[in-house]
Amino acid sequence: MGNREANFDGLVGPTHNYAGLSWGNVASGQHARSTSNPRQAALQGLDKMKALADLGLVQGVLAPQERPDMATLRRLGFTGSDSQVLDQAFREEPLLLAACCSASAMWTANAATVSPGADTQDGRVHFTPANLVNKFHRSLEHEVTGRLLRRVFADETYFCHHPALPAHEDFGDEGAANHNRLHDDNNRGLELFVYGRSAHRPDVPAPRRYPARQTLEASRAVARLHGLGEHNTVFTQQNPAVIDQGVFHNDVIAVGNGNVLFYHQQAFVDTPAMQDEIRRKLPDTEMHFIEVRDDEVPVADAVSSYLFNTQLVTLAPGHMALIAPTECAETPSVKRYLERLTTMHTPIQEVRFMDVKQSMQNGGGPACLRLRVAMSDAELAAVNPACLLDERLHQRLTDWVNRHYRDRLSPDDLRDPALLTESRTALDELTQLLALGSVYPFQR
Ligand code: SUG
Repeated sequence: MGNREANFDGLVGPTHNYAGLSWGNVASGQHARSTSNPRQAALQGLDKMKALADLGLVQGVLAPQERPDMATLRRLGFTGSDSQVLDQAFREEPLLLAACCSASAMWTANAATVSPGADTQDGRVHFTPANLVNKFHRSLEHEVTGRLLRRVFADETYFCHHPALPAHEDFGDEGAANHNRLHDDNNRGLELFVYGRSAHRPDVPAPRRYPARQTLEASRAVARLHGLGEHNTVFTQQNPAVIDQGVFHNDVIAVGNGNVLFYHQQAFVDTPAMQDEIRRKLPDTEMHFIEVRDDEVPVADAVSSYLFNTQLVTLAPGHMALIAPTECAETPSVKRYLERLTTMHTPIQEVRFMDVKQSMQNGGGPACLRLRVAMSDAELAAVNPACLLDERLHQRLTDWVNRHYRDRLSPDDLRDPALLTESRTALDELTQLLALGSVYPFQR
């Protein structure tokens, strides 16, 4: 049974903007209220998808969400016609308007946690959309995310969908951004859950400045839902000191693939214990733990360059490539490190740089933009084929973006009722391109 990892990237939505909504995410704070370019953002994302497809990898597309989220604005008490709702929200609560306009669903590493059929008790691929409760604008995503995932992975013979965890801080769940899957050559897998704090265990240290978004209790609940067991899971804590330096998700400080875990020296609370447990639970492979030391790349450089928010992809047996943002080539310590990395006799043998600056300025690198779904050939054959990227779909989506997206958007533009109409028109057409049916509230 073949096994292939597909990357499902979030298509950047027409309202991509910089609102500074994510406390603890340094880039989001730094670019708050600057003018964005939604068209360029979407095209950069599409070009990354195309580059990965051209490498022979399976590349999928996940549609953006309906924004502005008019239903939520109305739930919050804004009334009248759509234009009146937008106008009142803009005048009285501009941050709420911005939250309801965020295109943040583009970062599909936070869409869900996915466990491949090879790991789960019933042999199906399991999906749990992340509740993202730590940030209001992101907590609005999970319902439509779940609906979209069901349209892409519809066949219940192969795919099992759970609702998001209860919407409470005790179960703060950020999806695949705090989850990694390692495996041996026979695709025996191990799922590594990385939490930032515990709701119930007072002995677990928490960060002081910035929030830890993922809880141990959430990670454990997802593992239970997915039918994973003690033998194929490891739960480890992210170092609270790096969360306080802007590492708001584990995927800002570590990335794993196959038998490789690439991470910063300061990433975890207890690295040796984690390594032992991984080796013990994956006995039939030689694990490569590639640890980047502080004196090679300080945490601040890792955060600003997104060295670890890279995609580690397998191009051939024993041959992996690191897909890195161009910021890595522009950061001297990281550039030096990456030049050395490919000579270190590990499976990482090449580095490719991608320009995703529009997303980076909101704290989303190449790895944030994709949800990994490892599948057997039969499972892959059951995926909605209209959502798999080939040359033709790339061309059609590029054309769609060029026709519908603006090339500048300032926070003040979010009140513009024309933006709502443009977004709905664009999304309506997109649901046909991706054969999704009616998924958005405005279509129902
Ligand atoms: O949740 N930024 C996102 C970035 C998510 C990155 N994802 C991963 N690391 N997997 C977040 O903080 C900023 C939106 C704004 O400020 O306008 C934002 O939501």
